[in-house]
Amino acid sequence: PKRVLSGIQPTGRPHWGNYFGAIRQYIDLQDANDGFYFIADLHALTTIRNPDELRDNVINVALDLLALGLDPEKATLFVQSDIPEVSELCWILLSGTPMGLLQRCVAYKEKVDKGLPADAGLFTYPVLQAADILAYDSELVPVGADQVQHIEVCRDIAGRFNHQFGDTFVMPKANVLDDSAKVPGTDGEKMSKSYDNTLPLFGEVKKIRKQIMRITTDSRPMEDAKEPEGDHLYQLFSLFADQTRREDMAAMYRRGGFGYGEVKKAIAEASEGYFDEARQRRADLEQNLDFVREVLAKGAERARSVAAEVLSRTQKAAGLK
Ligand code: AQP
Repeated sequence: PKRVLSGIQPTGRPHWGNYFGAIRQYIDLQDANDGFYFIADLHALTTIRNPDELRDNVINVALDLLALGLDPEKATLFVQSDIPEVSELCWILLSGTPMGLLQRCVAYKEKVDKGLPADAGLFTYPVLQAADILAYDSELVPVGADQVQHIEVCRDIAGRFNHQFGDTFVMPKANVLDDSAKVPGTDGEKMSKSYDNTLPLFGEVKKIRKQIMRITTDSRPMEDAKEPEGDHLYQLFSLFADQTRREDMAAMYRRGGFGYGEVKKAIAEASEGYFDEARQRRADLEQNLDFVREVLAKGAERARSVAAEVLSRTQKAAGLK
């Protein structure tokens, strides 16, 4: 089995983009592989500066992942900061990372362009992410399209180290799904917690419905036909619909004579049913937080034993031991 690894930031509640771009892959890949999935609280520190909120978010994300089907019997679920070896590894990697490599990272540039506060943690985020990946000899990293550049940075950093100090790190590969690599948000841009355009997995049904009805659209006249490909409402509907329903919707687009309100209603209905079971499982898990904490503690123990070995290998290679 392959070592599969991915992380999610506890910067808020996971949204449709996180689920269809990444979390769904965690679950699909957990049967045949050795999945390591973590809650990236160290990364979240660049956004969340309130300790209670951060602690709350970590437990909430753990609940969400378990409710969505992540199985702790099959995969290892843990919290990033429980593995101090990763931070040590991060420093070693930082020392060999050219500034230019990080300056080219689009995620950082986009946040700065949008006027979001940037600190050194945000700038060096891809290096901590590289440490996360390399610390577990990860082979496959399931992510959304926005993270592909960061995986390339990780490969670059690992390649440089291997070149300089001899084979130390396993080269990871990104795994991106074709049909949901970039889920659009309520404004048609990439759905993103920091852009305030997200649709939550388990929010209050009425509220989500309202958010869906308010999704931005163009001013196409109702009688006009429209090409479904590339339309964000059609993309959102497609996440939840099987092939027949997708084709029916596409045919309606091409015929014309419909309003976007109809599509929005269809999205609301399809999405409500889709997360029903997980919603129920989440409610049950909320009554059993001790179980969740135990899962995270066991996961940390397992992850730490792997990271300790990789760190020691790295330290020896670099002359720190
Ligand atoms: N819109 C999206 N479509 C597909 N995949 C997405 N992911 C995020 N947004 C989309 C994937 O979800 C995983 C976890 O993301 P994260 O929370 O760790 O980081 P992120 O990419 O930073 O998520 P956000 O919501 O966009 O947060 P902010 O605004 O804080 O940056 C990753 O695999 C990601 O690709």
